[in-house]
Amino acid sequence: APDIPVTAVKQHLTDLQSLAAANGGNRAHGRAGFRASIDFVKAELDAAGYTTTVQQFTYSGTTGYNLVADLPGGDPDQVIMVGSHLDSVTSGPGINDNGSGSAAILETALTVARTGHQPSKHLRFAWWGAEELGMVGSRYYVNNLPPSARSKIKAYLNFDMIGSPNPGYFVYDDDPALEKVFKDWFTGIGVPTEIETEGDGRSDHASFKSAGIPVGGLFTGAGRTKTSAQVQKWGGTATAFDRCYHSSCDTTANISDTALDRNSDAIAHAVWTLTSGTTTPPA
Ligand code: DTR
Ligand code: CA
Ligand code: ZN
Ligand code: ZN
Ligand code: ZN
Repeated sequence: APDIPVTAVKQHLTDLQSLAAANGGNRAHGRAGFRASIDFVKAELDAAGYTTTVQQFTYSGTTGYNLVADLPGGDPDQVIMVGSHLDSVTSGPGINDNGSGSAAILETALTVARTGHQPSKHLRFAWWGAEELGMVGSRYYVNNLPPSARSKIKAYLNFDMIGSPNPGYFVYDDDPALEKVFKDWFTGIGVPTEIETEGDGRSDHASFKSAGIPVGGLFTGAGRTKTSAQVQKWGGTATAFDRCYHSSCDTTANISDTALDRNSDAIAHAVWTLTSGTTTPPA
């Protein structure tokens, strides 16, 4: 897989922060900043040749949106999905939570198109609405998938908080094969990982998992404190992985470039690996 330049990912974070600043200071469900974020990501993907769909839903009396982007081509009976929630909490711009995941998968999608990569499986990306209210957008998407379409999704990869300023390197432990794709990549760059246990049921992979779809993903930590053993392993400080979790200080300054870069490259590796060949994951 090509290297994802962290500078390109950070540019998307700057753009998202500008959108929040221009729309009341956040990108929350039902607010102008969220709709502006959807429009921004959609425009980039349309320009890159993706087939985009904005799926509308209502929650607590306000309209929400999911953005789904399909790369034309690939085996329609074998869909690999990659997703991140694009909404923030109301307290701030939500740059690590979850601009980081949204920007990383956006740059991965743009890199696929830019390099003319033609994966053998069908590749679909999604930016979810209303995750902060309880994974509302992703649940709406899964619940409205016809069963025939649901069985074609061979894997769903979730990226929610992958640039925490005091990062840990956590790999979802839900599907062993998908977990191995990520663990092997991190081993290859000499970075130890731990299994992600904090988040079962706490992000957008939950609905896919409950529908029987294999899920995987990466996480760099939220409000919990990094232990001294983890400091030994990863560096940083024995404080919160993200001290600005759900706070107004979750800005572009609240990002570890190293973590964002490593995770962006891990995402690209997983996308290239899982969409190649004829079986998932490749035998
Ligand atoms: N609920 C997510 C943050 C979160 C907390 N634990 C995990 C584990 C895996 C992914 C995400 C999370 C949010 O605030 O968006
Ligand atoms: Ca990189
Ligand atoms: Zn959150
Ligand atoms: Zn999140
Ligand atoms: Zn898990």
